[in-house]
This record gives sequence, C-alpha cells and structure tokens, in this order.
Amino acid sequence: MSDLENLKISLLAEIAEAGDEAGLEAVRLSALGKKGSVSELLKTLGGMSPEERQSRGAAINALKTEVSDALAARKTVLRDAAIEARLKAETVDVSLPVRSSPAERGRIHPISQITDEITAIFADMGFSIAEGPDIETDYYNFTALNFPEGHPAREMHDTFFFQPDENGERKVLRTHTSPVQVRTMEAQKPPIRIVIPGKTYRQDSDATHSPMFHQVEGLVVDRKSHVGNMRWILEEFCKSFFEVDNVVMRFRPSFFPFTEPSFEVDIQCDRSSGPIVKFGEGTDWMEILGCGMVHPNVLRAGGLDPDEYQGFAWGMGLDRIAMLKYGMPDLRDFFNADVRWMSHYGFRPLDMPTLFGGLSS
Ligand code: 2NM
Repeated sequence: MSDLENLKISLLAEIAEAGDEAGLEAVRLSALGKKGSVSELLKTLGGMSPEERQSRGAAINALKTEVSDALAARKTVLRDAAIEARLKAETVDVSLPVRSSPAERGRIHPISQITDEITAIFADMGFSIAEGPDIETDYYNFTALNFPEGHPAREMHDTFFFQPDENGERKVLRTHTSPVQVRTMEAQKPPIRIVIPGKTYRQDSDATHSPMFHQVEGLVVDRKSHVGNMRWILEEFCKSFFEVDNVVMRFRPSFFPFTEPSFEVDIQCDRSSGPIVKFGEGTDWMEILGCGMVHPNVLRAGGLDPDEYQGFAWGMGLDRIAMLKYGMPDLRDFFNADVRWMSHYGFRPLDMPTLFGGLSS
C-alpha cells in the first residue's frame, strides 16, 4: 500500500474516532495545519519534475480533498449530536414566575407624579411647559417681578443669597418659578399660555416646610385675558386635579407684588375624616393657590406694552397639596430617600397620569 494510502486510512480513522469538535480540530491541525502531514506533502510539489507532479501531485491533492470533506462531514455530525445532547439535558420551566423588571419594581416619587398630573391637565387645555434655571439673578427673581429695591417682600421670601461675584452681582436660589414667566415674555410674543413646574427655595424648615420645595405656576397673556378666564381655568383645573365633578371655590383679596388685583383661592372640602381630605364636599376651606392679573410693571419688564396686552398668573405649592391628596403626614419624608417610604407612597412608573385613564389611579 502506498504511503499516501496509509496516511489516508489513518487520518480517516482519526476523524471517525474524534469524539467532539475540539478533538476533530486537533486532527485537522495535524493534517492540514501549517506543519500538518498533508501540508508537508503539498510542500514537496515544488521540487518535483513535471511528470511526477502530474501523477503524485494529483494524488496528494485528492488526499487533501478527501480529508477536508471527511472533516466537514464529521463536524456536522458532531455539532448535531452536541445540539441534540443540550436539548435533552436543558429544561425550561415555563411555569416559573418571571422576575419583575426594574420598571415594575421602581416607583415614581409623589412630587413627580403630582407634577405630571398637573402639567397633563394644563397641556390638555393647550398650555406649553416652560422651565428656567434654579439659580437666578436678583433682577429676574425680584426686580422684574415688581419687588422694589429694599422692599420688605424681598425679606419675606427668606431668600438664599450667593456671595456677590466680581461685579458685585448677588445671585439667588429662586424663591418662586415666576422668573421663568418674565423670561418667556421676553422670548415670545403673546398669546402666551405656559405652566412652569420646578424646584424653589426659601429658608424655612419644619413638618410642613422644606427649604427646597416645588411649585407649579401658570401664565396667560393675550389682548383681552381677564379675571373671568382665569376663574374658569382654575375651576376646570381643580375639578380635574381633585377628580370631582364640582368644586366650590372662594377668591379672597390678597397681595402679591407681581399681580394687581391679587387673590388667594380656597376650595371647599371635608377634613372631618382624618389625614385624607375630601374635596367637592364638606364645610371646611383649604387654601390651594394664589393668583391675579399680571401687574403692568411685570408686563413691561417682559417687553410687553400693558396698554396692548394683559394677563393673569397663578402659583401653587405642590408639596402640601401632595400631602393632602395622598394623605402623607410629614413633608420631610418626601426628601429622606427612604426606599420603604417610596415603595409605599410611590407610583407605578407605567401608570402615567392621563385625563382619559385617570390621573392617580
Ligand atoms: C403666585 C400668585 C400670584 C405669578 C405672577 C407671575 C408673573 F410673573 F407672571 F407675574 N408669575 N406667577 C403669581 C401670581 C404667582 O404664586 C402664589
């Protein structure tokens, strides 16, 4: 038997005996690898005479083809067998409960929830959402809002002041979101219909006051906006927000530097049954927001002519309203980052508040 014939028989035997893909790969390398037995034979072709190459060369190439084919065939067999074995060994219990996803376990903070609820209501009435910086200039936080220099109202706000910069300018943590209204008036022409949710800051801290708190304010400016429009908007808002068909509202005269006339608004409620207040019934009153017609000086600061335009604005604190709506006793718990509190009072992330699906259900 020729040497080629012997080599072929032994290689084919090794291929047939290879028990797995790694073993088969070892055989392939020993035959067709750089220093493999078949490769070494192929290297001898260069030194052959043309006649020898024709007979022996063809035989070596035939050997190579035969070995390659056998390797490929065996590889298929081994791979199929491996898959078959895995399918036999692995089982999946489709009746096991699925592990809940982060989107299921996470919770939305009540303040985020209430912000989303309120902005959803106003968005439905055609309002846009506006935002601005937490660190404000004294001008936008006070001067442009008709707080005169040295006026006690500046002190009333218990403002957090920054150190004056090199130009002597003293920035503040905004004490309300109203600076955004002025910035919006400067930036766009009426009609303006915006709501402004955001964080606000005042030096005050107890069970019902936090030095960082949340407001939503609103602004409407057009040629003929009036108190009647404002009243309707606020009434519609309260009905949606408290999820009742009727609310009784009471507008009391008040004072804010940026509005004239100014009002504080109470809604009728029932406080007789514990921490959760019932709205739309009862004989108690609860103050929920402040509002008024935008002062001509504020319109001027926003670059608008008060003889051409008029507007109304309102502002409400979110934290206290969230406490009342969801029956949370202490405001400070809002900002303690306690996971147990969050899993109790938080909202499911996929239950987004919509007017058609229910706001807080
Ligand atoms: C309130 C109450 C009343 C208010 C006024 C303005 C502005 F910039 F347009 F003049 N923004 N927000 C306003 C009015 C805010 O919060 C209790």
